[in-house]
Amino acid sequence: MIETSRQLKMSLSAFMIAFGALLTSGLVLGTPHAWNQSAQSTESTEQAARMKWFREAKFGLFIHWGLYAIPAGEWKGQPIAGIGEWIMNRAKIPVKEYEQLAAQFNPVKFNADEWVKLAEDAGMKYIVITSKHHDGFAIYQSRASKYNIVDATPFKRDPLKELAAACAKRNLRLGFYYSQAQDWHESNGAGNTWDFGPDDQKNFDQYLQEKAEPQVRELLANYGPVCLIWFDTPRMMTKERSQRFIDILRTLQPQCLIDGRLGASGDYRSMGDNRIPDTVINEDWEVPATLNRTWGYKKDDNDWKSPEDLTFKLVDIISKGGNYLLNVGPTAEGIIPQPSQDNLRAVGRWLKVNGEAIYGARPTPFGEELGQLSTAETGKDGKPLFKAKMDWRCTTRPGKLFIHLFKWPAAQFELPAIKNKVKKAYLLADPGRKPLSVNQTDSAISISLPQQAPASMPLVVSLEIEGDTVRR
Ligand code: FHN
Repeated sequence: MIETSRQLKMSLSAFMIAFGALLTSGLVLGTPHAWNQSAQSTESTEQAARMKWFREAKFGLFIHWGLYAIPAGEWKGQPIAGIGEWIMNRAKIPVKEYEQLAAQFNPVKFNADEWVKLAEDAGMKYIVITSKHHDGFAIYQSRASKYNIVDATPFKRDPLKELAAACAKRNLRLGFYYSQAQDWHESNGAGNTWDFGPDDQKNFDQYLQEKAEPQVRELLANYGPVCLIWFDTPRMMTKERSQRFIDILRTLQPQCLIDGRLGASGDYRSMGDNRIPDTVINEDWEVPATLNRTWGYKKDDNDWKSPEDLTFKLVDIISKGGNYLLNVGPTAEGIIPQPSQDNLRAVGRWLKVNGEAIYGARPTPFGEELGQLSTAETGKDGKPLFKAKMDWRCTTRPGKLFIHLFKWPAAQFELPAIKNKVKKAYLLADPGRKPLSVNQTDSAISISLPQQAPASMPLVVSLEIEGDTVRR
């Protein structure tokens, strides 16, 4: 991938604008490993091997599931504002009351194979599920804490075991979200100030050593190959504390990736929730995102993103070099809400036809189609606003360019010039791969398209070019 210094400046400035707020709020995004050509030489072969599947997979399913699915956004008859899995914190529910939910947790409709099949139908290649969220409840059998689904609920089954088996059967990778710092159930965990007082007066290392570290060891020892551990909200996570987790991972499963929210260097950068950067970022990164507004199930949240919006976001992210980790929040019975299923399957149908332009694809060599910094308008921080364009996006593979058209250009599409000769162009949706007529000059590439917009968008034009790398 060739990047001009102007593009690089745009990328950097847009990145700083988009993520400055998160950085100042203390959210550690991890130190990423760059995979672009200039940085490839500095990447160890060990790191490249570890990252290989992640760079290929591109699209994953996030699952937030725990006791919070029972109140589903309502406590004692009152709706509680905010994301569903934060209800214990938002309503300041005492541990003694909240933990009684465990006796009611009996998700008899949970079917691991159906969940994994949904991910497969959606075209997703990996699954990341909350093994323990901030409420401290483990949805797997843990010897380190009795506050877990097998020991504390009538359900008694271990969903992670069942998911690991279903993933192995369907050839998807499985990773675990683990809230390493916040644990509102524990007197020494971070976050529960309503029961246990201020965090700075807690014996945080005792909590880490007695619960979080042993539980991460269990996750790595008992469920087969774990593709990644997704740490989150690294409050009080010093370098030394983070290093203890890195050592556990590198000892027990050296191939397992560490996300960007541990508190020290991870294997890739985690962007803010639902935050898609404005421009290309030449590193490994991932955007965790919601299908509605919440992560954990909330019965009143029906603000579903449309399949068209989700497809645009998927393409947008891949064209900027990232991975998309898209969340579902199953109910307390173990059902993934129907609109989530429908919308994900719609994306999957598009991917069945156009997957070649997504899996393992590299970012755009252009950049001008993404938008530009405004010369007139500034954001709240006083910095220039990024004005996004949404007509088309580009992804690449060696010897190929894929143009994703979100706005039908009617008859003719103009692509900025490249030096490589275009050998052939066709629509990925055309099984016959009938060649489209192309006129390539020094200043542009013009591709002839049907007058009529197709019924389903985006349509992807595949261009076969001479040479593996796009030269501009
Ligand atoms: O506090 C969590 C939140 O509940 C959710 O798990 C998200 C997912 O990225 N992470 C934290 C907020 O960024």
